[in-house]
Amino acid sequence: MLTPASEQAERIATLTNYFFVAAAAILLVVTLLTIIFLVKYRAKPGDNTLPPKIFRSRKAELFIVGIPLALVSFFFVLTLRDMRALEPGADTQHPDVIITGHQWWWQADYPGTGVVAANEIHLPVGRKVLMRLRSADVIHDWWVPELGNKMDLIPGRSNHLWLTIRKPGVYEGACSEFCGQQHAWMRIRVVAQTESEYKAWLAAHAAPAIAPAGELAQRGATVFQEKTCGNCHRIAGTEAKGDAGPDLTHLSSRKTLLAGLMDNTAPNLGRWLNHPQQIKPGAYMPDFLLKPSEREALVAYLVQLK
Ligand code: HEC
Ligand SMILES: [Cu+2]
Repeated sequence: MLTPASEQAERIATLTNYFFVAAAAILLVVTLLTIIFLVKYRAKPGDNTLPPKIFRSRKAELFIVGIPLALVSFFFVLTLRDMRALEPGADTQHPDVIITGHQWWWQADYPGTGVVAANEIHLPVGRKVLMRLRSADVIHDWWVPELGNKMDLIPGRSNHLWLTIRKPGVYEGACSEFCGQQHAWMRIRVVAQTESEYKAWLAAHAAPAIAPAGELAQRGATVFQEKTCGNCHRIAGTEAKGDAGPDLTHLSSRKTLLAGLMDNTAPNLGRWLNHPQQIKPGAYMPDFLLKPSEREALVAYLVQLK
């Protein structure tokens, strides 16, 4: 949060720094005054008179009420100013990306391009990007600390977030609203790219899945159909059109599986297909009790989906 990488996160970090400075100054003044009073007004040997009582000191009251009031007002105005700057405003008709929270993964649709991605969200740097956030089930919360504020994903309504990312890189985040058993494995990877890299990524991902090459992969495509995987998963260019699970059209281009749970490798894919409930207990994918030969064919098919 304190190493901001977007215009919005910079505002939040600056405001946080102001708060730190003010809080540190108050701590210092109070500590100093306490020490000074302790030394100056301590009981002196032989002096048994009580100190005088002072009633209604206008000066002290003004001081005690005035300074905190001034500080609170100052931060109130600054906070309102930044909240306004972060607010997308009325013009939210044309989001660059629509994020849908699912138990327990993220779907990313890029309107007008036909691109659907999951868990690894590619965004361009250097310009204002509008994100629409919604939920397919329960309340989730988007938070990538280096990129700015949190935003809830609430069933039945759309929320919006502006992002102006400063420099290319990978920014990690996580779901920040407890959403069930695998809430901890609902990580976010934002891949921020230059405009030309981003355009190239969009173009590559708008293409349908490449046809399986080789006998094993072809068998895998058949198993995929037979086992009704396509009821929940989409593979563009095939019969598979489901959206209850992540889009698999370009699965192999992702670095991780299952919203950050493990690296995207062939052995890990095999482990997941073997017993999904042992890898991510509670995840909404049933155990298909696959035969080793079926699993092998499926993995051969899936790793080709670049
Ligand atoms: C009832 C719906 C459903 C069916 C049927 C289903 N899946 Fe899934 N699948 C899911 C869900 C939901 C996830 C995401 C789990 C998570 O991350 O919490 C998933 C995740 C995956 C992933 C990891 C994707 C990623 O990007 O992390 C792969 C690969 C996968 N499924 C393959 C298959 C195959 C192969 C079949 C058929 C044998 C299949 N699925 C059948 C719902 C389903
Ligand atoms: Cu969540």
